[in-house]
Parts: sequence; C-alpha cells; structure tokens
Amino acid sequence: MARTSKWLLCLTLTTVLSGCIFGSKKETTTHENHAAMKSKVTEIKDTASAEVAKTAANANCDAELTAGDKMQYNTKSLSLKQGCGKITLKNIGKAPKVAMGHNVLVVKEADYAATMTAAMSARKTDFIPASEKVLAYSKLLGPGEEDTLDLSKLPAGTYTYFCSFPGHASLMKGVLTIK
Ligand SMILES: [Cu+2]
Repeated sequence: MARTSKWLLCLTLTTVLSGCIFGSKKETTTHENHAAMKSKVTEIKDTASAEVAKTAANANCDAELTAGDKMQYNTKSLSLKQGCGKITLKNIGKAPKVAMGHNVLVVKEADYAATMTAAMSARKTDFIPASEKVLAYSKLLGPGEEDTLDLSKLPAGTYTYFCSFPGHASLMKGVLTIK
C-alpha cells in the first residue's frame, strides 16, 4: 500500500513537472513568435519610412513623366520643391494621337472630379476645360512629343495630376506633392 501511494505521488509529481516544462516551453515559443512578428513589423515600418525619405530627398525642381501605349504614366507620385517645380511629359508611345494622345493636368485634389467631367466635353481644346480649377496643363501629345508645365507658382500642398484624354484618367492619375 505504501509502495503504491509513493508511486502515485511520483507519477503526480512527474505529471506536474512535465506540465511545467511543456508549459514554459510553449510560452517560450509564443514569445519567439511575438519577437519574430515584432521584427517583421519593424522591418515593414523601416521600409516605409525609407521610401518616404527617398521621396523627400527627390523633391527637386524638375520631374519627368512619361506615358505610352499602355495608357499609364511611369509614376503615380511626384514630389517637387516649392517655387521652382516643372514637369516634363513625354509621350513615348507609337499609337496615333487621335487614339492614344496623352496630356497632364494639375488640379487640387478636391477639384479632380469636376475637372474630369468638364474635360469630357472639351474636345475642341484637346480636352482642356476652360476652368480656373486647371492650375497647369500640357498640350495633348502624340508619339515622340513632349511638353513642360511650369508649377513654380503653386503653393506647397498636395495636388492631383491626370491625363484628360477620354477614358485615361482611371489609370493615368497620380499625386503631386509640392513642399
Ligand atoms: Cu493619356
């Protein structure tokens, strides 16, 4: 009888001990996961802030924008220094202007929708509406052509740039930061 209870005690102890060991092991694993997750989050944050820093460092006086037959600009964000900004748009496509012409208009973010609607019925002026909301614009460009917009008078802020050729703006649209 005494032998049995000793054995039982031993078994109980073993169970408790192993429970402790496994318990702490489990906890360690969870901690490790958290640490790994944390470092991944930090990594993502670092990449994002590096990207922002890169864009800030690239804030200069001249930006180049290209557009081709894929109906896209080469970039969806531009950053320019306040007081000297210029954008040069180049049409690097081959399709004729009547089918795949490109331009670039700069408006305040809030004026984008209204300007787009006005542009639809401005075929006679190459889809540039006669509106004060259009802060700057290029000519409508055919293959191999280019034009430069002067943005030096724009105050610091965030603007929208887009191509007003019918059907293009959903793809050809970006954010311009002037600072
Ligand atoms: Cu276009």
